[in-house]
Formats: sequence, C-alpha cells, structure tokens
Amino acid sequence: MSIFVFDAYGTLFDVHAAIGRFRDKAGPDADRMSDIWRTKQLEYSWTLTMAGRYAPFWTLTERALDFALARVPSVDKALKPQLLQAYFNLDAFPDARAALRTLKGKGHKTGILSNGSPDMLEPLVRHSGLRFDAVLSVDAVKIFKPAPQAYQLAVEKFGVPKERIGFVSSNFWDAAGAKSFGFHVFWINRGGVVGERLGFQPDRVLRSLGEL
Ligand code: LAC
Repeated sequence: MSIFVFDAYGTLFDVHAAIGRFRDKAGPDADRMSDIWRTKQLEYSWTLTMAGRYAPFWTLTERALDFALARVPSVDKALKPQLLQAYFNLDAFPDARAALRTLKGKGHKTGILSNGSPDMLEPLVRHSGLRFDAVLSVDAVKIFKPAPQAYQLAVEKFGVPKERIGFVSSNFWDAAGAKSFGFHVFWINRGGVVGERLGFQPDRVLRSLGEL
C-alpha cells in the first residue's frame, strides 16, 4: 500500500472538540446535543443524496446544529456562532500527527477525502499543521460519500487502481462504502465499538492510526 487516503471528521479530527471547549457554558446536556449535531449532519447528507440533491456540507453542519439546539433547549442557543467557529480548528486526534509522519517517512503518499466543503477543510488542515499530498472534497462532484462518484475522486487524483489505495476511516458507514467501492479499507475503531452489519467488512480493523 503506497497511498493512504483519510476521512477527515471523526477520523483525523475530533468533531466533539467543538463542544469540548464550551462544555461548562453548555451545561449537562452538552454531549447529547453534540451527538445529535453530528448524527443529523450525516443524516442530512445522505437524505439529500438519496433525493438527488446537494448542499455544501457547511450548510448541513449549520442546519444540523440548529436542529440539535432546538432539540436540546437546555443548551444556550447563543453558543451557535462559537460552536460553528470551532469547526474550523477542531483538534486532530493525538494519534494522527505521529501516524502521518511515519507514513510519509516510509515514502507513502497521504490524502484526505471528505464530505466537508473546501471552505471548511482548508482552514481546518491549515490550523492543524498536518500536511497531505492532496485534500479532496466531494464538493468537486457534488455528491456525498458513500456514493461511488465521491470515492472515485481519489482514484483520479492519485492515478492508481482503486485496490492500491488504502482508505482509512473511523466512520463505519464510510469504511463500508469505501469497501463496496473497491478500496483496501482500514476501519479505525478507537472506542472498541461493535461493527455495523452493512454487508461490507473492512480489510483491517485497527485500534488507532498508529497501527497503520
Ligand atoms: C468526512 C465526514 C463526513 O467525510 O466524516 O470527513
């Protein structure tokens, strides 16, 4: 495997870092609100895709936050701009930096393929200081992962057969979609959670990016 393509949110970057910075102000339902925010963000992307529609992931991130704040009224709605702003510099998971350095040191190429829109990914990657050979957004084809057209972007960018691309994701739905597409898939199961039964299994299950 000489090319490793990573999912961004949940795999390299911690989406719950946003609420983490405001947990005191957000109160006891902070984590529940953050879970709903993430779940709806993804659900909206799949629902639009199935309806044959597209809106940038940033728009869906904001709509999902509006929903989550409405659903969990104990969290102060005034936190909305700060929570959205935090999305531009989410913390990278502690294992990401070392893993990327090791892969590069071994001469591998690395990339990101994310549902995130370019205006989200650019500041996120810049603030993290992490370096990639390519940062690809599905916005180029205006359809979200797990649609095959989205994964195809990485094949076109790196110009190699898909089975030579190692695709790395912590999101099982993404790992399953990537396997269905034909990538060699690593599912990063940091929490040791039960794998989904979607009919597609990753090639490897790892506990951290450090095991790549
Ligand atoms: C990504 C998300 C949706 O594609 O996890 O980065």
